[in-house]
Amino acid sequence: MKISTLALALAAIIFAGAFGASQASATTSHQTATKTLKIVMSDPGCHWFKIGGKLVTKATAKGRVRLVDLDEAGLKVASRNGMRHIAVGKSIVVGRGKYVIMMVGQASDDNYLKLTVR
Ligand SMILES: [Cu+2]
Repeated sequence: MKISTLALALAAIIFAGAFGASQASATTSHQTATKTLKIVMSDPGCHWFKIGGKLVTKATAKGRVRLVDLDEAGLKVASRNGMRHIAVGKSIVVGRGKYVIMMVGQASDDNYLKLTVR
């Protein structure tokens, strides 16, 4: 159950990535401020994006995004370029792409957060 959900999530990014590749190369570099996106702990679901005081599982942003791990464990950020980790209280900056964020050792029914950076 856990593995199949993850495989599905990864397949979704890989597909979306192949889809978006031509768009990415056509866009000229444009300076956009880095936005901060907080990932917080809240049950049920375990972790959520907190945007404007609301808890959501999907987010879209332009430019670059700083992901801050305010969860209770490390986070895994999967994209077609591979997997990155964020330790608790730390952050990473991601660029254009599609990402699925999950917590290290999370339960199968916990949230898979989806982030699209354009
Ligand atoms: Cu969590």
